[in-house]
Amino acid sequence: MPLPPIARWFRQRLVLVGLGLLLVVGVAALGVRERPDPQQAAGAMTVANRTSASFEQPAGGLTAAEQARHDAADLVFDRTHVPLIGHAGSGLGPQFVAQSCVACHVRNGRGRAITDEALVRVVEAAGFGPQIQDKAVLGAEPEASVMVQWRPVRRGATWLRAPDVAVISPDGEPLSASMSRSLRVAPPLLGLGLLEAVPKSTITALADPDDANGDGISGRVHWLSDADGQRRLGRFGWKAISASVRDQSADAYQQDMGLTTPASPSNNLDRAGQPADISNQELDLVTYYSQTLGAPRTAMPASSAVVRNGQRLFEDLNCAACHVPALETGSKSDVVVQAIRDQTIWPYTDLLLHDMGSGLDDGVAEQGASSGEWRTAPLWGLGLTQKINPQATFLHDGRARSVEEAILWHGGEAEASRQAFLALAKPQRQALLRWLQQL
Ligand code: HEC
Ligand code: HEC
Ligand SMILES: [Ca+2]
Ligand SMILES: [Ca+2]
Ligand SMILES: [Ca+2]
Repeated sequence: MPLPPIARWFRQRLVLVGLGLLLVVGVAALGVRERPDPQQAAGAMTVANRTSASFEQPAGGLTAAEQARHDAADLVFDRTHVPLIGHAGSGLGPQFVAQSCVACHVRNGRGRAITDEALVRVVEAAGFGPQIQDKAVLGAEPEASVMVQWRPVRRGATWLRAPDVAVISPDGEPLSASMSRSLRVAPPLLGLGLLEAVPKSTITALADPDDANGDGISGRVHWLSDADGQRRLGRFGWKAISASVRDQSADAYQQDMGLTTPASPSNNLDRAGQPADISNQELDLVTYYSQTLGAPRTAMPASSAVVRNGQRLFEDLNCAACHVPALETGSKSDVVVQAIRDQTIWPYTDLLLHDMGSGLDDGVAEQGASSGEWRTAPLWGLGLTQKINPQATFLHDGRARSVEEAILWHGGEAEASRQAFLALAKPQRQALLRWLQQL
């Protein structure tokens, strides 16, 4: 029996409506896959907690067993080291800067710009090695004492400040004024396992050492050369001088606490040929701890006006050319936890070195990085900085008392971005800062 015309009309429309619905659902599904949520800053490893304890939470996405190992590793990170009876220099020291990892990485956030939570790198010619150990165990002498004072610096209409670091040897001799020194605050420990898992090819593809695209920005990879002559990509530290979290941790034991590890079996502080202070097991564990820290979820959803305005300004000012918003981790299976694999993360860094101009050039070159070059600082968790440590400040030496001051110190390759920031009307400047504060 033929359908009445009205029913036929409906049936035809239904087919069209059905097809239309399918199309909408299909596009939405594709859209979801193509546009991961910036609020989930660390992908599966995102931490929902945004209190003053945020950075101390284990990453999201860990299995119960992984979480248990993380908790065990936490104790190693918090461990206060002491001198041991054995050979001279056994255990802590004889010279050191601090007694535990957490003493500088306060609540896993950054340290203050004071000698107990920061350290001083110097040029090799100064005779202190790469770094000054300003404390010593009983019966030994520190390399030197260090004092930080702040000098006002005028930049346009604003007064900023820069550190003057006095270094005085035990016999009272000040380090020659012509010898450069670089104050370094401890950076926050966020998403390090994820940053370690970003494929080398992603990072090399972001580099533009000769500024081929003519935008004034010429980030370059910090290639490190290993003892075995192998070339490794530097990722960690303010100048990307470490290729891995493990290398960075071994250096911290050696240079910051005077503790030898199998990866750094001797130094100018300890007697060589003695058993290492820190076992491979403990070094692995402390490394695991940093690798299994996530990054906080941003305060506001991607759909909010604050986020949409802020992101647009961040792009317009070309901040995103260095602070690359999103990166993808690789799919290699040899990672410490599976949650690290195949994630879209929002660290706002390219992990490359950039010439930041004379204002931030403190005269201390390190390995292949010149004194004016710095690794693009990741910005995830930025808005929680002073919630974690109320006296924490910004940039490698903590000279910037606010996020705005940090932007005003940008120069060199970032000079155009700074100018563009200054040219913004006040409400727009506030809009950008409001967005940065919710990261
Ligand atoms: C004396 C203070 C101090 C102590 C103690 C210390 N650190 Fe650090 N840490 C720093 C500073 C400063 C940096 C940046 C160094 C640089 O720029 O080269 C840093 C960098 C790091 C980084 C790289 C972070 C990044 O985002 O690139 C890791 C990981 C790290 N430390 C782990 C540790 C571990 C693990 C310990 C204990 C074994 C430790 N630190 C002890 C001050 C300290
Ligand atoms: C040429 C690359 C480049 C551009 C462009 C750039 N930055 Fe940066 N940014 C860096 C580097 C490198 C650092 C670390 C400098 C240091 O510590 O001395 C940094 C540090 C920061 C910090 C401090 C982070 C911290 O952990 O202390 C903030 C905030 C920041 N940038 C925001 C911005 C904003 C906003 C813009 C755009 C107006 C911008 N940056 C443009 C490279 C860049
Ligand atoms: Ca030294
Ligand atoms: Ca370029
Ligand atoms: Ca020792």
